[in-house]
Amino acid sequence: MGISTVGVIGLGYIGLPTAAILAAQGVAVTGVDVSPSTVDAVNRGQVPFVEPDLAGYVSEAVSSGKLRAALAPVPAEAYIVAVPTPFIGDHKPDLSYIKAAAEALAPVLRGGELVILESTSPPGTTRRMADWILAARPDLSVDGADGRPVVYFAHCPERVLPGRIMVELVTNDRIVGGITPEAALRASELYQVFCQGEILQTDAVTAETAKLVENSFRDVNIAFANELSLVADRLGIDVWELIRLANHHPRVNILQPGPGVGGHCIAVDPWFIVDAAPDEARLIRTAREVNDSKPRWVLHKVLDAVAGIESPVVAAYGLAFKPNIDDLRESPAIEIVRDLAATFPQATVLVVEPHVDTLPAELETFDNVRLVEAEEALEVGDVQLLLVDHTAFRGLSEQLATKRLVDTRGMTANRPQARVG
Ligand code: SAJ
Repeated sequence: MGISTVGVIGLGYIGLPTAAILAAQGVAVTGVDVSPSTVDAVNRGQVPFVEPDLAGYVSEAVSSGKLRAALAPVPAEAYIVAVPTPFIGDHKPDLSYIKAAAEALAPVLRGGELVILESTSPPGTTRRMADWILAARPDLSVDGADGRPVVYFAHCPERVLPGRIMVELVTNDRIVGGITPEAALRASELYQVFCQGEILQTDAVTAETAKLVENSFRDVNIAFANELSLVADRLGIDVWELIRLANHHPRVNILQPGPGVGGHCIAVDPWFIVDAAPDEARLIRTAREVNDSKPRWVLHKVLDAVAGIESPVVAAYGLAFKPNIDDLRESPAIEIVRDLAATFPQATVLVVEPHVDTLPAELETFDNVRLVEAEEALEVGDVQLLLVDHTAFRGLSEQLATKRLVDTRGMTANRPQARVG
């Protein structure tokens, strides 16, 4: 059949790359976003955030006329919904962005379209999205009941790694879960347009849960590494050496401890499983708690290191949630700097972050936090605090190792091959 027009709702970290890659394959794509500045930027061929290779794809797609952005959906053969699904309150999923997308989409549907939810979602969300649309459009159906035209609903979770999105969009395998088998089939045909990986068909709830399980798997494994860093500290041994040695076992593959788990995925998605099965998901909940408590442990390490210095200067390296990106969302590094500045007002925190030009809003309000170059931080810091192992910091390892140092990433240790990313 071949789909030639697609609407992508939500032009963020997933929607915009997906829109651009579809356009590169000759599909006419309308990208929809509620933010006028995002719509204007995309229509000028610009990208509102940093992701390797994305800028080239977007400017090419816009100048070829295959990609345009708009504030509201227009008729198309298929839609991909890629809006945020954060949690609110006591880790309850917030589906309001999906509901808003469904309500925006409902009036433009004619029947026969494919509607794919890509947003990471709690089990059952694709069905709820369909129900929201059908509530507004009772003349349509998911299966042709009573002769009403069908809209095909499916879930296809994104699994790309920030920093490698344009590569992984093409090479990763995809799971496609339909509300009906026909919906899964049609959705898999759309992904074949640009995806070279295997496309695996299932039902919508299994697809939704698979995505959550993948990120929980990583969270649980990082929690194990983070817990080991506390155990090793208690035992007075080097956790990096410990893990390097244990990983020589043919069936052991321990991840790396860090200052905590950041980003908008791994620190969020496991809660959706906990919310859906609170009595059963005990390990998953504990892993979240272990990882969420790591920044506080690091803070105490820094406070120990500055003990006895009246007005200490702490040089903090890195704010991003992981190496070599400018993404600061849910970053444990920011939490640590903020809590240090707040709990110890006599301390000065000099932040080195080559990937940003200004401090984020949550740090700007502190008089005792400044963004500086590495040279200044190295020279005047009483304590050096390594929070992110950006490649740009590798050259500092030797100098850092000679100073009073809290190295949360083991960059200065004789560390194993990093398995991050
Ligand atoms: N981290 C560690 N130690 C490690 C590995 C990671 O402390 O050994 C930390 C990182 O520093 C970071 C956090 O974990 O703060 C998450 O980083 P990440 O590289 O593990 O993952 P994300 O959040 O960038 O992307 C994940 C990926 N999921 C999996 O690897 C299972 C990606 O494939 C998903 O598409 C993405 O979540 C998403 O959008 O859900």
